[in-house]
Amino acid sequence: MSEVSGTPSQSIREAALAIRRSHRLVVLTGAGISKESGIPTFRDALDGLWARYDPQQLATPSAFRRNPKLVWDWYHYRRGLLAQSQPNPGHYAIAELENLLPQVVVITQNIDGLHHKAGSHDVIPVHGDIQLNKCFADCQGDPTFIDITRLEWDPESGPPRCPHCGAYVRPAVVWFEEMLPHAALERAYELSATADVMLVVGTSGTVQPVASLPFLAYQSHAIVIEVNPEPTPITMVARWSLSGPSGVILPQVIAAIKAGLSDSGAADA
Ligand code: BV8
Repeated sequence: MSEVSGTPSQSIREAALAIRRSHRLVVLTGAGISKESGIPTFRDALDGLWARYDPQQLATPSAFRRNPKLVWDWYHYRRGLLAQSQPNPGHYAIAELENLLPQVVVITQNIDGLHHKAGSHDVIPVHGDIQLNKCFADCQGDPTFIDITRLEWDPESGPPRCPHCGAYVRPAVVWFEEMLPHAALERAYELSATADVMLVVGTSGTVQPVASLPFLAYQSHAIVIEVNPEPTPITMVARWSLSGPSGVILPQVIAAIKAGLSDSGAADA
């Protein structure tokens, strides 16, 4: 049943109670949480110029080697979209959880930085940050970040060159067929294995190794709660699958947590 009726449903109230009682909450997010900020998800057909490309064919080192300008221009287009985007109520609801619970960590697959912008403090961007760039050769060590605002180049020619070694500069994101940053992934595994509640928001659960984290949490006896308009492979391990847009559902969860807190406060009084 869709939860967008406006009043928190029974499942939202039950899920909110489980979250309110958590001591180690992990929130795992995907592209769906940024959709209501105007950023298309990977599942969405890309629009206009990019409609004929499959993101999974563009977000790879081989695509960049084959056509650095095409891939660089795609990220330039996405950076432009992001420049017009703001966090939505879903991002702010997750940031609000930090004021209500003892421990909240956000593991995000998104590279848009919107969790930070919304006020979340402990965010693990396991697939990197679209606003950062690095040397394709990581010539000064992994990663060799490059500040492109200090470089001069002809954008029509594609990406700038690394000032140290002359290799192409690329977005500092994790492409398909690339390993995730070791420290970030290790911490994500550790948090998923020790969480008592995992809130999974806006992910199709198709990209590894992050897609395995809800199952790791479930096998470690965490309560898994999913927020997504559609069912996903994660639905089968979710105690509650709250169907609807996260920008509508998550504020209802926060309201139910706060109502519960004031009730229990009254009870304690
Ligand atoms: C790795 C950064 C080891 C870049 C991303 C064969 C060869 C090589 C590799 C593989 C292979 N087979 C499998 C693999 C592994 C591969 C993989 O998983 N492939 C899949 C596609 C089969 N993974 C990797 O390559 C990873 N590295 O495994 O290293 C290795 C090394 C060498 C060789 C083999 C293995 C690296 C993966 C990271 C790729 N980088 N992003 C960029 O963004 O440009 S992934 C990118 O796509 C996103 O970060 C995200 O992770 C993923 C998209 O997933 P979602 O976030 O879930 O978004 P999606 O669009 O799918 O779904 C949106 C959801 O939101 C939907 O469910 C929808 O219903 C919901 N929704 C919609 N509206 C709303 C909503 N929800 C809430 N509210 C709404 N309003």
